Amino acid sequence: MGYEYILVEKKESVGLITLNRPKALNALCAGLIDDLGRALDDMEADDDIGAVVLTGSEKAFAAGADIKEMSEKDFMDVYLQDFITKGWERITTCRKPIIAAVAGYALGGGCEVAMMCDFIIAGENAKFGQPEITIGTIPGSGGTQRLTRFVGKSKAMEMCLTGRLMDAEEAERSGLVSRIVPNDELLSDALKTAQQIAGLSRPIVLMAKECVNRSYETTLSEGVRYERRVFHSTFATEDQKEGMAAFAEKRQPKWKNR
Ligand code: CO8
Repeated sequence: MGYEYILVEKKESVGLITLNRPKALNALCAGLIDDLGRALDDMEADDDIGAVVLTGSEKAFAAGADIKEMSEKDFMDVYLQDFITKGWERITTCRKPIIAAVAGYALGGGCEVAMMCDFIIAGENAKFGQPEITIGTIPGSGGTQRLTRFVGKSKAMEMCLTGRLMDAEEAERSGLVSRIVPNDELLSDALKTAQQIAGLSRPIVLMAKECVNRSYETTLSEGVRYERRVFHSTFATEDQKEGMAAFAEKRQPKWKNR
């Protein structure tokens, strides 16, 4: 089955998903979320893909959930459908690393989707925000939780209570994005970074991702214990042997992904 609202490509060992609903600034309608989930399923199952880049257009990564689609829903509609969280959470269950390459607006659900990815690289015109309060609702897919963990209570509270947007400079200063690049280099930079990750040992990359994510779910001592167990388990892999042997022999490792 094809896709209506996204473009899907394979660039070497990287899966590239481009949100493609330009007339609505990539507003996240149900069909788009469905497309995104299916693309991630396919990329997860594709052994040739080691990392994913999710991007939008230069004007908008995504301007939020589709307000026109949502506006007529009542409580029972959204409650019984578990609107819209069920589909979006597919991003958070993807085991392969996902980089969000964000230019332009990442608002509401768009900001939430970017924050569900493993890290965000921002174009210099990127703008982040949770403006739901200005249309009579609140973030519904982790915005109040993830934004607070990224930027701290004071900034998150101000943004959620007033709808104030954060530009790329402030987002980098606050830890929301890993770095800023010129807009015309955003995609190539994100693809290069993803390719670098895809060129490493697949199981070790998955383990590292699992451990960093664990830090959001548990206490420091439990997290450190978890990390140690996973660290020990890297010694059961062929790639740990290969990586360390290659270092000692001053050559590039040949990963077996085992
Ligand atoms: N939903 C639907 N359509 C949108 C959306 C949106 N979120 N954003 C933009 N559009 C449409 C506009 O209606 C317009 O369409 P048309 O040409 O048919 O009138 C087109 O995109 C272009 O938009 P603008 O003309 O407004 O473009 P501007 O450059 O003037 O403004 C803005 C850009 C500032 C981004 C502006 O479009 C805007 O404010 N958009 C809405 C931002 C917003 O409030 N986002 C939050 C949405 S709510 C949300 O995400 C809740 C998440 C909860 C998750 C629930 C899960 C359980």
